Amino acid sequence: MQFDIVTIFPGMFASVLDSSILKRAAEKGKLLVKIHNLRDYAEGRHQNTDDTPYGGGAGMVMKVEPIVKCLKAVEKKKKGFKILLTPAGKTFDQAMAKKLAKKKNIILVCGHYEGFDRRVADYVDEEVSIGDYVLTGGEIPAMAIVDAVTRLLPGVLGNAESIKNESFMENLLDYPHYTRPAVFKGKKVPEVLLSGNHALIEAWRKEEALKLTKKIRPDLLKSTAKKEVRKLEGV
Ligand code: 9D3
Repeated sequence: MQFDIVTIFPGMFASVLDSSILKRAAEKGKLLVKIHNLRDYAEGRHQNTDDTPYGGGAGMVMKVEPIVKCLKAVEKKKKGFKILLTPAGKTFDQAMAKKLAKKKNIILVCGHYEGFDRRVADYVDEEVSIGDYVLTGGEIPAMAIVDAVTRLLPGVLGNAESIKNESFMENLLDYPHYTRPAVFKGKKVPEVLLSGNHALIEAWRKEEALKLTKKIRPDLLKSTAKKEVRKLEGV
């Protein structure tokens, strides 16, 4: 899979791409990330990529021409599914990660300031946010998407990492995990995990996952229920 990333901060990506699983994915030839400096496509003495907003108000707006020029140059080499990172986009989730993992080429456009000139939207396939909080730009969201999608590519995770969740766990929080020591400052590992009874352990994990989900993320239970209804109704 190839990602092309358009950004005014090309230096932000190196350490993330040079670490652990992403680095290994690149070494195995499963991942190629190309960083494009948007400033290289901007005109004028200062090569500005932003300008003041029509209609007034605070903050700056990302200009349309440099982005369109850069996308044209990138797609001259390789066409891709173009994603604009913006707080006003559709929320990225695991379902979207799975869809994106089926694509061969993805182009991520990162913004800054108060947002993009609205006309940029006409040159991309999707507008995506990573959640309802305000960041300073689209670079960290772009890295989150590269990370979440890359680990789904066949052959990227090793056996130890890719242990498949049981189907019942798909839309639940993870069950609680323990490792040595069996007692830490008086806190014991649940007896059942030391029992060697795998059916009992599985039942316990399922129950604990449900309890945790109900307590911390009841919204997940609701969406799982909705999914079940959709399945029953065949839509
Ligand atoms: C009050 C208007 N602000 C929107 C909430 C303007 C604004 C703030 C911060 C516009 C852009 C940004 C920078 N953020 C992103 O570019 C961004 C982002 C985010 O802030 N949160 C979650 N996902 C994303 S994707 C890109």
